[in-house]
Amino acid sequence: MPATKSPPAPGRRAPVNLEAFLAASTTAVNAALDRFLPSEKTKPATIHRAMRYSLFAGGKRMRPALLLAAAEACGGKPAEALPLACAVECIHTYSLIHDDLPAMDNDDYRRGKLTNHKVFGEGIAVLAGDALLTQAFEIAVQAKGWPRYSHRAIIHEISVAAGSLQLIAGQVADLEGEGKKISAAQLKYIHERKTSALLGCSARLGGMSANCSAGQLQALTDFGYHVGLAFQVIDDILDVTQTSEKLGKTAGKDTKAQKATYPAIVGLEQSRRIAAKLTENAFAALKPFKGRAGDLEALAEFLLKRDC
Ligand code: GRG
Repeated sequence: MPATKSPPAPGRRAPVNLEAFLAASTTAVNAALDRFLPSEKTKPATIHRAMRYSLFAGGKRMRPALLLAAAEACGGKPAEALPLACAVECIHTYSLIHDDLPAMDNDDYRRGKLTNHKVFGEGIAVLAGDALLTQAFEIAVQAKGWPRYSHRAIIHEISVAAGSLQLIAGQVADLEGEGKKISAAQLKYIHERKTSALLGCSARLGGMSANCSAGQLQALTDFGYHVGLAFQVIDDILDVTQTSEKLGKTAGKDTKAQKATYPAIVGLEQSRRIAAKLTENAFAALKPFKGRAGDLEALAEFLLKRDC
């Protein structure tokens, strides 16, 4: 006879099956993105093919997963969070298409495939990025809106994270820092904006889609901030420790472009310690959920241990 499972003690997290959670969230997000986006045949077909090419190139869908896990932690319904999960993935994909352009990082591979401009040309790649950014807002307004979080609040949240004070500020500082000696504080400034802003926004939007309390939103803000910073430290580590095949993008680019990274400034071992500490801070931020944020916690651990 199998032993009867007793419920987890208060404050302890219930066992989670993160693999199943990620598989389900990726399937749901991919199906919803397919519904939200114009078909490949919709005129002008080139732009819709280009948008779909990068969107369905096999990204890890970590921002949607964070958003859906945050919604779940706040007792929300996945179907209500789904448009926002698709919106953040559109913004993320736009940022990757533009980041890969010759005028930016000039990369040939992304998500294991040729980059957008390599397939469609630079002009269409710029437009595919623009169109995905715009598409994100069209999708977000299809969310239902919640008593504490109106469409206005949702659109404000997304536009601030994607705007010139956050995502774009990070990219500007990153571009301007190339080849220069920059401090750890400046590097943190870049990471907060380039990476943590959209990951943090994803966690917050998940809570908002569950009409979360102010306390829950604050906890998700702290959690997303630390997970976002850890994500970029790990990304920098992987850039120097993994192969291009494993990463699906050109490895070693940061060193070649003389970019400031944590491994370059503090070394690999210290970078690993920093990523682990940031992840611990993310776990601590989840305390108010009293064990009901199991998938979020498991996700943070998964992101720390990822190898691609
Ligand atoms: C607006 C021109 C313009 C650029 C946008 C920040 C940014 C600015 C582009 C950056 C691309 C980049 C390297 C961002 C840092 C975040 C990061 C590590 C992205 C990769 O995210 P993953 O690993 O990618 O989740 P997949 O492909 O799995 O979705």
